[in-house]
Amino acid sequence: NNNGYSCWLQYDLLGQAAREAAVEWAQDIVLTEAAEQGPLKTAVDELTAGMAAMLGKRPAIVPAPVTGRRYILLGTVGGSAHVARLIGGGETSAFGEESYRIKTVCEPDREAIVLAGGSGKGLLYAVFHFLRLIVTGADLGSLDVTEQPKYGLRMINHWDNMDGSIERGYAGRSFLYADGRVLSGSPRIRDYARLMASIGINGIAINNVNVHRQETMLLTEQLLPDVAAIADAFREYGIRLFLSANYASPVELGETATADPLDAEVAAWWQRAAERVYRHIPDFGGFVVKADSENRPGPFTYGRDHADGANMLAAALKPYGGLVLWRCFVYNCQQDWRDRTTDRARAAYDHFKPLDGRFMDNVVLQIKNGPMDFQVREPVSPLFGAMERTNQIMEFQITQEYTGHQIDVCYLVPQWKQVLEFDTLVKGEGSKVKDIAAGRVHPYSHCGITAVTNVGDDDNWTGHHLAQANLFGYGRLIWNPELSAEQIAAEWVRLTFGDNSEVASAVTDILMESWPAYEKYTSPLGVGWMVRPHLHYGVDVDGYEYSKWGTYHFADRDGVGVDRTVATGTGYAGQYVGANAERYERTSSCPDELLLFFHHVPYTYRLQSGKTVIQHIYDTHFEGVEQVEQWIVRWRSLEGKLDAERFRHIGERLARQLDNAKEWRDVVNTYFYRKSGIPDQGKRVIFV
Ligand code: GCW
Repeated sequence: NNNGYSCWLQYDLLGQAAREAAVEWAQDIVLTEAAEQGPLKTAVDELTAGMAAMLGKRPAIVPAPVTGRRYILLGTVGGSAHVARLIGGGETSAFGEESYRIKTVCEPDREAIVLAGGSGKGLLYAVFHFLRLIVTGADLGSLDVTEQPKYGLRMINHWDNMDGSIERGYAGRSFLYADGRVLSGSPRIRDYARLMASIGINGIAINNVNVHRQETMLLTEQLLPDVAAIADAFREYGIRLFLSANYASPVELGETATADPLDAEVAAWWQRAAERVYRHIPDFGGFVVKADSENRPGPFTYGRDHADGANMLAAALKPYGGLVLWRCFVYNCQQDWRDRTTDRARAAYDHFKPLDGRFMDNVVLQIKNGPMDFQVREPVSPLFGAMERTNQIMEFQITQEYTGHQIDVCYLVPQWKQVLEFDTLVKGEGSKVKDIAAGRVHPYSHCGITAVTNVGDDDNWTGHHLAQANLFGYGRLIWNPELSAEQIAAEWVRLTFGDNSEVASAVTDILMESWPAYEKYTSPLGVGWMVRPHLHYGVDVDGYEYSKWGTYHFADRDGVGVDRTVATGTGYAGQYVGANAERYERTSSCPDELLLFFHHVPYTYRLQSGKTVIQHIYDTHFEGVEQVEQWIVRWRSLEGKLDAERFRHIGERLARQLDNAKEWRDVVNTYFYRKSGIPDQGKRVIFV
């Protein structure tokens, strides 16, 4: 059974009715242009293979329609006059490369479904969309879909290392590397490119942002042929390859004495490196760079700033059209917990905002969605949109580092949606993150969304089967952020589990309830952390409380939370604009879910919900566990209604999630009871 491996591309899931409907149209595929290579060829192959899997019969590819028979017409608006004619010439002029149209044309003698792409790549996206429509039972007699992606850069970041390990990976080992080698010949890489293209991904950075010695070698003549082989597989699916680069590469490789960005020899070294990379990979996307962050080298070492550092690399890539995705995850990770003035949350804004206007136009600042680090709840990074003259890309985390390690279910699309819908007010009302990332608030020349992926060599790619929903959902959401989290979940469930409505509604409900549940049984009210140090799974309330990482909750006998106000705290709230800054500044207007991120309050402080903070902590921790218990009951009722393998696998993970949730509940409740001495009004069991 390979339903785990095929993910949402299980074309054999088709029900009888959908099969009969599709058969009507799919006997002939009319193709009027040459499709010998690249995404155009892939589109033709994917459509034929998909139809063959669905219908048990390979459709014929013919150069012209057979009179009196329905057909599927496939092509690009520029390459096929037939396509342009059937979908209406005038409409095609505005077609971007990645756009497409799917339309049923029902006229006597030419009943056809037209799949029209702005290019081969657009057509490939059209094919995946069309196949999805068939599986989800759309009426093929009246299709009319026009799509264009909202974001130019729709990226994935791998944190894979060449020894085969994956930093923060929870789905096995890397399928890109093993034992110091690049697995360039592996068929899995092609299957992966296919999965990613099917959800619209167009750029993938293939190595960890922590670039160590071995991975620095990816830029050398020795390993570039292997990297190029991966780029070749990606290219067929319309995906550009990016590499994470070690800022100190020339030093690491022993070729220069310094990595000072203003040193001519250093700049020349990078120019040669760029020339080399583009010789092997003509459509290379560019570098992702983690500099001066968590002990990685960067321009600070040489007394230079981040504009100096990024621009030096950007200059090397510019002649070839390459980008520098420069990460803003720069903060002091050697903090002293005794020092109450330093606030990690402030760091990205403080470092980068003053540099606005100094970056070259092929530099894109890569900013994590929150100011800390992918917690279950954080405010939106105030740096996003704060730089008018500097390109920005948003970074999400699909891999569940702080949200359950793909042992616990945690469907993250609702979280990402909240981030994208946040109105920054940087240019007045209507300056939402989703539009900033699209370059529609400030006229960025390069922008979009990226995310750290959750895949590995596990048979089902993501460890937990249900974690596939995060990968799928990420791609769908950044193609079109107007889709709802529930729509995306329901679509994924249908594509993945078929059309049994009881299974579908159970899985969709569990997904939709999962982020709120995880938030309930872990750290409360936006304060974050309380996780086991380094591992980041499981509870340890004070694990980071006296550490150098700058991640505190400051709980004492009277209260809890971090004062980040301008009036009495670190001033972080003042990094927001206008009404947002005011809303966060005051406890009375600060949203409950972020209260402890912005304020230190007594346990008896009354939330907008009407509950006291301490009672909220108790209640949510009991509720979170109860939620998982309910899922387990519901899951058991599905026995026999889905394949045994997934039934068992998900059941087992839910049991582990319950253990984790109980541990969190009991430790957190006991901790705060001991601190506050205030009993639970519900008189439930708290271990004292
Ligand atoms: O989330 C933290 C992780 C590190 C990671 C770092 C980063 C790749 O704990 O493992 O390093 O962020 O984003 O650079």
